[in-house]
Amino acid sequence: MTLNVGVIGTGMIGQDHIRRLTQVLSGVAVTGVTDIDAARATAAAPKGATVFATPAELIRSDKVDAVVICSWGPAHEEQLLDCIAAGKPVFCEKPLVTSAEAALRVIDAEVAFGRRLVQVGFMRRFDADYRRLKAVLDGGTLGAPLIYKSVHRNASVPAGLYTSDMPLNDTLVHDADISRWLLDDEIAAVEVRLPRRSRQGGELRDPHLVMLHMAGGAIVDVEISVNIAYGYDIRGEASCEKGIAALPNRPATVVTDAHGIRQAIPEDWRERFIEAYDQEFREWIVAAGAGTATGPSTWDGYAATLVGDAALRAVASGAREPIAMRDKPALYAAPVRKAA
Ligand code: NAD
Ligand code: ISE
Repeated sequence: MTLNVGVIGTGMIGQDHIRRLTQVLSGVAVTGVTDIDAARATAAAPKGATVFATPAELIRSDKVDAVVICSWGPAHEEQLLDCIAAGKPVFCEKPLVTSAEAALRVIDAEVAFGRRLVQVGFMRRFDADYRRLKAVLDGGTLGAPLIYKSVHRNASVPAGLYTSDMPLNDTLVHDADISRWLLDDEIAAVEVRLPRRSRQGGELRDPHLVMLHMAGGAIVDVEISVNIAYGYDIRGEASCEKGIAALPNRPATVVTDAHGIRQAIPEDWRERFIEAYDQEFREWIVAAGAGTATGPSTWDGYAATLVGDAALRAVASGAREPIAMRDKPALYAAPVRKAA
């Protein structure tokens, strides 16, 4: 059976996901698209897909079984709540939402619905290198993880659109989520230090050094640099009681010429995580076809949003900012129930 998908937001990642849903993956068709920029939606629409005037019309349409949200973070809450009200499985790009209050409203709606519908786009959990790293840590041969170093470097970000809060409430969410997942622990407090500003990004506050204090005592140190110029560079290394486990340098062709010997660096997230996004959607299509969601949940989106909020508070206060989570609803602990 084919899963008919509607895509909201046809910008950079919306177009990339439409490409993988139409050209790479099977069992799925893109039957609807929408964007506040109607011309962009029309240009991105695959043959035969309907261009809807609004997200609400797309979500309610009989032509759409499940929804992929690729609009800007502040638009996610309303679109997620509409999907839940319509009982449709939804893949939502990160961040889930941009405030803890909004995350709680989405949690409440999904819990009231009674079945998981939302998967959040934390694609690192689907990356083969991260999965191997987690298997080593979970295997226990290295003892308890004590320190995790997470390096998150972007070559550049869109000037004007990407503002000084975004390294912490848009980019850091990936490091927060992967740390919770790898270390199987919640984040209890956040500290932020600001090194001298990079001139690459003009007035943008960049880079950031963030410390995530895990509830069990491990510490994660995160470098967020969003104008590092040379490429998209993602690294991770766990120091454990009896050894270290690290992500490999990505295998790449080695070029030898008159300038020396070198390996190419991915330009951006599209290239570095191409297989992870494919796998993320393979698993989403199976779950959405069964009327539900697996993978990173609304709860995981909420946890990452709290970290972004606390990190922004930590910039203002200069202090270690604690994080208080509400009690975890059973919906996010129990094995996923299939739709009746
Ligand atoms: P973009 O600006 O290129 O595209 C966003 C699109 O959404 C634009 O075309 C815009 O017109 C449209 N849009 C905004 N608000 C809308 C609304 N209310 N209704 C309909 N359309 C709306 O941005 P992008 O880089 O594609 O990012 C989109 C989302 O994906 C963001 O949440 C971003 O954080 C996330 N993202 C995730 C990854 C990842 O690695 N998982 C990578 C890039 C972007
Ligand atoms: C972007 O939205 C992403 O999610 C990328 O994975 C991240 O590296 C980048 O910093 C964000 O802007």
